[in-house]
Amino acid sequence: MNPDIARWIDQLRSGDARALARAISAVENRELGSSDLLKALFPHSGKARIIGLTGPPGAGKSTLVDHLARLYRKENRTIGIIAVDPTSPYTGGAILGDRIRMQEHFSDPGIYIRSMATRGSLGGLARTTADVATVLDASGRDLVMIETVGVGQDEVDIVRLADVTVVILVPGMGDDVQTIKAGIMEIADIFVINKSDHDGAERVEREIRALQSLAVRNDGWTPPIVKTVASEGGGVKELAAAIAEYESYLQKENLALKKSAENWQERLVEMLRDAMLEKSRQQLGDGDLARYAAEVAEHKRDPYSLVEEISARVGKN
Ligand SMILES: Nc1nc2c(ncn2[C@@H]2O[C@H](COP(=O)(O)OP(=O)(O)O)[C@@H](O)[C@H]2O)c(=O)[nH]1
Ligand SMILES: [Mg+2]
Repeated sequence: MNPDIARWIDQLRSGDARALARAISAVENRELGSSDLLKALFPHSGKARIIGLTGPPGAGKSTLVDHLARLYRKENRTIGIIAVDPTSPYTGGAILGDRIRMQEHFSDPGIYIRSMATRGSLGGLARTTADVATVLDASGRDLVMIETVGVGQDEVDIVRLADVTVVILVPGMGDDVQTIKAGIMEIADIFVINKSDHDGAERVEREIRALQSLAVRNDGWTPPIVKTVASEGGGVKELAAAIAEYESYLQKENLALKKSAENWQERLVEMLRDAMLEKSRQQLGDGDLARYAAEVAEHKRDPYSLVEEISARVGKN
């Protein structure tokens, strides 16, 4: 292994926050050498528990993560937090709020918080988030919490890497539960109804139960519904207990490895797709794609043979 990388890894594994930050940036920006870094880090990963938390903007995700982090710190567990929020770029909005709210943790080296840029992220967002989680995991953090906004395909892809996925809903979402049901029924291991101090928590609960009765999970787990008032820390202990219970269920049923293998199957396909696409791009010179596109548009060439030709050339290298 490259001695620089070996030293770098020693530093970040010994708890050096700057070495960790530098590694995360390198991975996030796909800097030269970052794939060597990831290769060397991977054997150290796989020990952290990865918890994904997703839900609509303003649902109280950051507040919950904050409380969970505090609770886990009391148990002396070290934590990495990744906040993925496409609605708030680095400079504004919720992320800045998150940073201020979570400021108190910054003096605690047991918590490392990273907000991720999402727009213009090189490679897929899910891929980058997964790689950043691997870095945190390999650095020796016991727990990695990933906060993502919304419940769309991006979130489904992101939470795929989590061992435990918590979907956070709030009262007064009206038909939204219906709208996002396809996504959430598939990914939620635990439901949280936050802002249970507001009217309508029971209604959301009934809606979730109704949807649950329609969907059968193949692992036999029935996702519990935990009511919280995150702003006051209410229900946080119960949420932590639900997370622990799901973890032991996975262990007991020997499902952890199976779940992980399923996730890796998806991720490998994605990584292969990226790699193949990158190779195809290298085959094409600057401007070639635009020229080909024009030719296809003018019906001078057919796109089927064109793609076959290009991919055949990729195979030869
Ligand atoms: N009334 C009430 N407000 C809450 C609760 N949880 C969070 N909030 C507030 O909701 C706002 C959004 O919370 P935040 O954690 O930033 O939501 P996020 O966008 O999902 O991360 C903040 O002003 C919180 O103080 C709750 O349980 N009840
Ligand atoms: Mg937030």
